[in-house]
Amino acid sequence: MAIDDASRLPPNQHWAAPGKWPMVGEVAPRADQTPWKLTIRGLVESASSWTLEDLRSLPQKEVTLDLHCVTRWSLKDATFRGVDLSTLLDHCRPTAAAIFASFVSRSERRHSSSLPLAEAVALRALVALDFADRPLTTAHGGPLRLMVPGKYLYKSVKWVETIELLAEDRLGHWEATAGYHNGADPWREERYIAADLSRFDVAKLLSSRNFAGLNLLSIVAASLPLANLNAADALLRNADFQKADLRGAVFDRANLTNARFVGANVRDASFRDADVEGADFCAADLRGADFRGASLIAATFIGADHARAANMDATTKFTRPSLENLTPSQREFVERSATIE
Ligand SMILES: Nc1nc2c(c(=O)[nH]1)N[C@H]1C(S)=C(S)[C@@H](COP(=O)(O)O)O[C@H]1N2
Ligand SMILES: [Mo]
Repeated sequence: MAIDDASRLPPNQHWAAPGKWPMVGEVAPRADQTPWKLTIRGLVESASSWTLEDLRSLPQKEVTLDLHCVTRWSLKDATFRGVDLSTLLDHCRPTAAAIFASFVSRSERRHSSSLPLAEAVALRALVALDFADRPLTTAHGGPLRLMVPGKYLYKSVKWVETIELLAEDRLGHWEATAGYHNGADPWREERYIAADLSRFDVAKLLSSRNFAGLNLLSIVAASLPLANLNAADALLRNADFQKADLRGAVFDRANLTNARFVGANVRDASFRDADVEGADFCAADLRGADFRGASLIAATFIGADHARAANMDATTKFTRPSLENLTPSQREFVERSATIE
């Protein structure tokens, strides 16, 4: 069967030299003399641990895949052997509340990454012991690393020692601090949370919490810790702020058309004279938020059937003329809950 190499290469990647596997990130695990052990805990019926020998005595699965690093190199036909994550999960029996998995590394900074549990299973994530018929080298994550097909390689945590099952996502190291996209799909180029910026620019943005005046169209800041963010006059159309911590953030005069704030903590944030047309605030905490002068055409504060209502009270402020552009049910909810000046 002829394999068309070009069609195997996701957009804007190139093949690394054959046999050359570059190294990215941490190069060694934490100095720790205790024997290696993998633990699955959190929302499971039975938390379990495996030594390396335990893992080698379980059914071994061999997977050949292409690796895709977010820094644009790809490696063809890498062959790993190890234990299917789903085999280990079957043993622990995740509870119905377990929606996310956080993979934590035995490294100095307790490096981590996370995935929706169902996605990790559907992608057939592997707890890998061997690469190319040899034990994984330490630099590449030996004796034990996660290998997640179909994602940029930063989802494949080296020296994995704990897998914690969670109800809410816990962003990984690069996702929370360096602007790596939490989706990590190489075919959709989900590299960085702001597609037009380098990882260094995004990391700087996140640590400064200063978006003022910037054009960050479609930024993906879901779940990020952004309390007291300054986003005055920023262009944030289509931004994803779902579940983000935005307490005290300033969005005055910002363009937030179609932005999503679902489930976000927006307490005491300021949206004065902002454009929030089509923005979604369902299930957000809006106590103390200030929407005076904002443009609210088609904004949503409560879902159909009155589910997922935003939390607003007399400390949430609106001005009368903005309300005229809400749908009748949205308007009725806002008038009933908030202070209208
Ligand atoms: N513990 C740990 N795992 C990690 C990293 C890291 O810094 N620490 N870097 C990630 C990133 S960004 C990439 S691209 C791959 C690189 O794996 P490699 O060094 O084996 O090529 O590991 C991922 N897993
Ligand atoms: Mo990476």
